[in-house]
Amino acid sequence: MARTHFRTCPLCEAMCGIALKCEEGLITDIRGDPDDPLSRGYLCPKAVALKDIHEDPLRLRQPLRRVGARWEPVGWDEALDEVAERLHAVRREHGADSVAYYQGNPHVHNHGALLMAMEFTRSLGSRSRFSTASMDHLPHLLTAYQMFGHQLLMPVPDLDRTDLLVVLGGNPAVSNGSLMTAPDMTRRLKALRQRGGRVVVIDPRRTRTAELGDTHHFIRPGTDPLLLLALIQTLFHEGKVALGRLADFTDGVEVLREVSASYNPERVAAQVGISAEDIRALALDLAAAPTAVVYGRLGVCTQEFGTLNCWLINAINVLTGNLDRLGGAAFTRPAVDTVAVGKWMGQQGELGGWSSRVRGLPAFTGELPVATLAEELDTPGEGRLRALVCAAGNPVLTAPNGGRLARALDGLDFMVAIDFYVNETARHAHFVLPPTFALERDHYDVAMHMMSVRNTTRYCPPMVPAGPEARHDWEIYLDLAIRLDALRGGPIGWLGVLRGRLLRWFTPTRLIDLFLRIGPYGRRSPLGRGLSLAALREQAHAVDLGPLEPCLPRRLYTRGKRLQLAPPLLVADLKRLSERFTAQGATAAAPELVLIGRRQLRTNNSWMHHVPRLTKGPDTCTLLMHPEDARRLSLREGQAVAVCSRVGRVTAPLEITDAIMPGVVSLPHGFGQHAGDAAPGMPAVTHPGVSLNDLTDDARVDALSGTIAFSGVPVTVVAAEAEVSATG
Ligand SMILES: Nc1nc2c(c(=O)[nH]1)N[C@H]1C(S)=C(S)[C@@H](COP(=O)(O)OP(=O)(O)OC[C@H]3O[C@@H](n4cnc5c(=O)[nH]c(N)nc54)[C@H](O)[C@@H]3O)O[C@H]1N2
Ligand SMILES: Nc1nc2c(c(=O)[nH]1)N[C@H]1C(S)=C(S)[C@@H](COP(=O)(O)OP(=O)(O)OC[C@H]3O[C@@H](n4cnc5c(=O)[nH]c(N)nc54)[C@H](O)[C@@H]3O)O[C@H]1N2
Ligand code: SF4
Ligand SMILES: [Mo]
Repeated sequence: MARTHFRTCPLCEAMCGIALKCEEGLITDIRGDPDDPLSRGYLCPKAVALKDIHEDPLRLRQPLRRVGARWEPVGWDEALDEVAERLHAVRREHGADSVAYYQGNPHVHNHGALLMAMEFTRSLGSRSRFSTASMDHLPHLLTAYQMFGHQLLMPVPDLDRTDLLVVLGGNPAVSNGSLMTAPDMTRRLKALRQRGGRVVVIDPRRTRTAELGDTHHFIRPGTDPLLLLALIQTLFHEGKVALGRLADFTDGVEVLREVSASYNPERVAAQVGISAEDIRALALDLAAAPTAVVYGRLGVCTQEFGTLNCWLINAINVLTGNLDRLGGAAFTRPAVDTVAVGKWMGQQGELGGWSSRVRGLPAFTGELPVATLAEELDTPGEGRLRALVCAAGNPVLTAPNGGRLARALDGLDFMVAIDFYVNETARHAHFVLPPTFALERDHYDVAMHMMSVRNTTRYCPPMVPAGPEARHDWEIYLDLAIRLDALRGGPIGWLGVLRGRLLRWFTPTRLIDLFLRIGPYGRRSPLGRGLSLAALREQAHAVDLGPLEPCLPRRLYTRGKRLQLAPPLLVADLKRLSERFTAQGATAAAPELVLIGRRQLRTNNSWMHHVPRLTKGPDTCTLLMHPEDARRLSLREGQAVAVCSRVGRVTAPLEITDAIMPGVVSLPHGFGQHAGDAAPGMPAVTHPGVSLNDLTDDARVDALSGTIAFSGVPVTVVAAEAEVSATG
């Protein structure tokens, strides 16, 4: 019998509502849910691939153990026992910090994993924790903590009501938006313009978002802080600073005036690559627009001055009175108030406390930067990492200097991957523990509701029951935690066992119920009663909780509820900026070509590349280059070129286009799969491409936060020996 299940697509931040039709255990249709208050029927091509992964016979359902080059299936209890024993043995011999934990991106859409990974890391007792945050949004977290007192209190563009959207380092038309949950970006951007608004995009590449917008400016990679300071200088110089109601609770305006004073547009124009008139005009437009918002995403975070960028972007929104305002940069009021829950669980947004062994990069919220992972694995000496638990991630393809990381993994005493595919990282593991896939578990988006352009809430029960032999990520975490605590023994160990058992009985789903009940709609909601899991279970579709509303200063977590416009930690980092960009220094030393990444509509980081409907058609893993550079280097369209950086070399077909800035080249992120491997749980990939992260350099970081500087890697490009055939 056919039945339609309404769910949230768990694949990216857009949280589209989807309708899945099931017949006799098979998905026969996937479409957008027209009754979803956020996505209103939209979905992207990736949603249909949910079927391919859900039904993929190669997706692992049983743990695997590697014996030499051979993989053998093993039972859950045996696997969990052995994994816990081997992790425990390493920590006994080399200390708890010698066991590293890496948490990949898909956990952000998996409430059970997110919540119970904390219990697992507690029982592991290691400070050597890593996640994708330090390759992604860490600068936004650090900035939010510094300015608003809580790292999760990040403002979101009020996209559907703004008059001017300025996008730096994001391509939401393709990525479907990040830290800005707003499905169907194309329609939303068109609607913005139809109601008389404008979209300005500042990006070294003329992206799809730029094409949909009104104005696009190329920018030299990594020079965004200069542009932002010049915008601020102009606002002050032209007397256009107007904080409005924010003035009552904002500190640091005069500091910002002082530190930006020397960055007039003329001074930075040549380095940034945008004319002084254009910079000045943009500042004046921001000041004049009835409402405006500057939005900065991945491209401005993963730079040498990523934290400065995030700070200065927030600062412009404050100086123009657009923070916490309808049509500006506003804050959500989610049903599970992750900000309050995080605070309640003792999460801190402090930088430092301890730092990495080899390079001394600071920990943030209890995590070390991923840029240090390879060196912590392969640098000999006291304190070297000896074991790794890699969950829902693929750092060999997604972390900087992936080649070095891959080599380092082979030197480990023990490694376990928690993944249902033996990806390029998991193939180095001794065990692979496969969790259920998204449709076999329930779903509540604890993270994305917090970053949405409109408040909504929804709970999805599992679409199909997980088999009796299947385990969810959260169960794997607790099963390991309980075992590790038992092996530790003593009162602390046994208390841990008890805690783990209690949580396993309680379940993450009941935690969500609890969070809903104590949340801002626990007593009253648009449903006419307080929110709880039972109330949400009755709703087939997401529940609309209304638009973003002003909430400052009440919501601030700073002392005295003051908004900190010029936090000393960030102001101090301006010295590093001025040293880096001395008047002539930058141009004199500028490399001829620098590399940036890009995302494509049919990719999702490094996984799903084996799904034919996403990868059919020509090879898209090409190196983009401007015609002027191609002419100068005597390179031709389609020719195989070798791209070399300090750390590696890859070969890719050349694609010549004026959509990229002269002096900049681009390779897509997430490629470089092992093609046609015989290992189980390793589907073949038609267009494996090459890994961008074989070129990115783990030595290049935002020294303040430790975030990797993916953007602007100096490279050389030469003709490779062989021509790429037409079939690629
Ligand atoms: N050069 C460059 N590098 C980048 C980026 C870039 O723009 N440029 N982007 C960075 C960013 S923003 C990110 S977020 C990272 C992503 O980096 P990672 O998180 O390391 O990589 P993913 O490709 O997302 O890996 C996902 C893995 O999780 C598995 N998986 C999927 N769902 C589940 C699940 O429910 N449970 C478990 N246990 N496993 C699951 C998949 O099978 C896959 O193997 O890459 C970063 N790396
Ligand atoms: N289709 C698809 N969607 C995805 C993903 C995916 O892999 N594929 N990944 C998801 C994940 S994990 C994330 S975090 C989000 C990221 O979502 P976005 O932040 O939208 O990420 P990107 O598309 O990588 O856009 C980054 C932009 O920054 C530009 N850029 C690079 N260097 C600079 C610079 O120095 N200055 C400026 N101003 N711009 C620069 C790049 O050209 C690029 O257009 O996307 C998510 N959505
Ligand atoms: S944009 Fe695509 S992948 Fe993202 S949630 Fe929507 S349907 Fe899923
Ligand atoms: Mo990401």
